[in-house]
Amino acid sequence: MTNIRTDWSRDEIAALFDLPFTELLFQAATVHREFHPPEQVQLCTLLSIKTGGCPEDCGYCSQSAHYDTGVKATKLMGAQEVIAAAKRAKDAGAQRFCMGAAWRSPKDRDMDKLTDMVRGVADLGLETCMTLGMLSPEQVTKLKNAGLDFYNHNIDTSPEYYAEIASTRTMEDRLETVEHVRKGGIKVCCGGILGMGEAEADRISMLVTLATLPSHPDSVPVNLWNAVKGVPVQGKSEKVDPFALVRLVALARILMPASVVRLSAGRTGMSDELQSLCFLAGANSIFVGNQLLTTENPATWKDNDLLQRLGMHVAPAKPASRSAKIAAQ
Ligand code: SAM
Ligand code: DTB
Ligand code: SF4
Repeated sequence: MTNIRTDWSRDEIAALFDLPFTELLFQAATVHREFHPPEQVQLCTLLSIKTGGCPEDCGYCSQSAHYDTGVKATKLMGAQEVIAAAKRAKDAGAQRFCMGAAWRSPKDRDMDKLTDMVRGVADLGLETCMTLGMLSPEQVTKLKNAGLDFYNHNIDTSPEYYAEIASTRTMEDRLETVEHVRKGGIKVCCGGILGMGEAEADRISMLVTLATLPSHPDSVPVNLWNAVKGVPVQGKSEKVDPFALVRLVALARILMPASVVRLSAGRTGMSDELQSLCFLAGANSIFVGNQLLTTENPATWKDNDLLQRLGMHVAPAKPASRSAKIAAQ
């Protein structure tokens, strides 16, 4: 049985990344089936519950108020509207619902609305995830008590490259929120983005950072930068070699065997064959629906067609929460 380790060395990780492609994939696929049913993929739907106008200057993001990207700022949606969208996502086949807000951090006055959303979405029997920016330990406790399963807060890139992509927040800030989430008992969803002009060493360093946290993130989103016009990353971004993406997914799988590895943004530019290699390498979740937060995702029919042709099964739904069962009686 493969051990779950958080003591990986940078050299060990770099050596894995450099294995011959077929060997790396074999190792990753072997670890994958030890920890997960290899034919299963979890389907997540994203909803932007508060779009644009964000005070942070993340150089990749369409929602930052620092750049002219054409994204219109909106107010926080009402809880009932969000729950109705989650119901539609569930009816369309999703097992997990992720709510994202373009904030540096939530305001305390928003917390009641946010906890109503969590309760309502959990009652539908969906796994819940939120991504709202930095959280204090008190805010973590409120979300945890409402039943939030996961909190997404990405490190985005390597510690060395971070200052090149954002100046209003630091890697230390990001890691602090991740720690609050972990200590508060919410599962951590933490990953990053490829294709922002980072070097191969940065990509490896990002995985070193994730795989040597006190415990692995329960969920690791691997995003390819979804091109946005008008942001600084536009001038830095380079196409990611498809095999480098597969290697990164395989590496994430070997380093963090029990975590869900999510093939997240950037799938519109990926061929069916590339996505299947990512599944073989250990990716076991995707976002479905025609839109992510503000950028495009593959059409639903395309994803259904791909999963059907590959004979992949969707992961079982999470059992409905206790309050939903009582309501149904
Ligand atoms: N404001 C919150 C925050 O930054 O944590 C939550 C929303 S933010 C959109 C969530 C994550 O989406 C970011 O940390 C980043 O990793 C990813 N992301 C944002 N824009 C992206 C893009 N254009 N392409 C790929 N990933 C992106
Ligand atoms: C993550 O790592 N990827 C998802 C989720 N977390 C929130 C979102 C990617 C956002 C892509 C950019 C957009 O659509 O605005
Ligand atoms: Fe704001 Fe999040 Fe976008 Fe950064 S990534 S600008 S914090 S919405």
